[in-house]
Amino acid sequence: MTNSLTLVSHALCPYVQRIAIALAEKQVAHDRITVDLANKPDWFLAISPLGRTPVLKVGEAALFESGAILEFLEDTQAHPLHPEDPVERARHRAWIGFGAEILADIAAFYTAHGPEALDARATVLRNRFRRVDAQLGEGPWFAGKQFSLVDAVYAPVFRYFDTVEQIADFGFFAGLDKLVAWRAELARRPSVRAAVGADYDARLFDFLRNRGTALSRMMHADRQDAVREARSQVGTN
Ligand SMILES: N[C@@H](CCC(=O)N[C@@H](CS)C(=O)NCC(=O)O)C(=O)O
Repeated sequence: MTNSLTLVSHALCPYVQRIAIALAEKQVAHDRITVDLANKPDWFLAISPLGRTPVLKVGEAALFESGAILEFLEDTQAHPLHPEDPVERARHRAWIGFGAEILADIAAFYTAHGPEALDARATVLRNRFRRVDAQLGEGPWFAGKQFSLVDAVYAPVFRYFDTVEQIADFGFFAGLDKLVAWRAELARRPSVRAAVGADYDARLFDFLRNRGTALSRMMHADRQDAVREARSQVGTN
């Protein structure tokens, strides 16, 4: 395949990350352009029918929807990330679908307006992760020794919690030893690490803090506590 590939990205988009991870795992040369989704440029709106990232430009064509883009890369690039066996492949696709549901649940969690809604959303997420944990074997990856698209899809899911855990311990992964080990392996994988910019954590932190949600209020309260603590220490010195 000779067409040049360009991944049109947004700095925080988890759907972009899964494509970036797949491209890296397949060792596919490509360019990357980042857009501001709060201020979408005309050229982006012209190629993205739903106005969303990711878009993969393939020569003159523009592909959208991360699931379709992942399948396109499987169809056209070396180093398969789907299992060969059709039954296993169908199972992987199903868990990829569940990964998209979890991303929607994460958004529902960080956009919850009151503490009760936040609690309810955290419970939904804990239940989701219990179901995923029950699918895991000896690791290190979802399907054992072979890194797959399921890994590419869940790495950006877990990355959210590196930031969320700085706010509070919601116990999302309590008792889920296999899932915790999988998450740690994913965080170390070079393709996963390279899928976001160096400022990802700081950007996500700001994004979550400035939404006016229950989680944002916890973050502001934390900061006020820190300021109070600093002041009281100054007072006692
Ligand atoms: N189902 C889509 C979801 C993509 C998506 O929601 N992208 C978000 C950023 S992570 C977006 O572009 N939002 C802007 C908008 O919807 O206006 C996919 O898998 O590609």
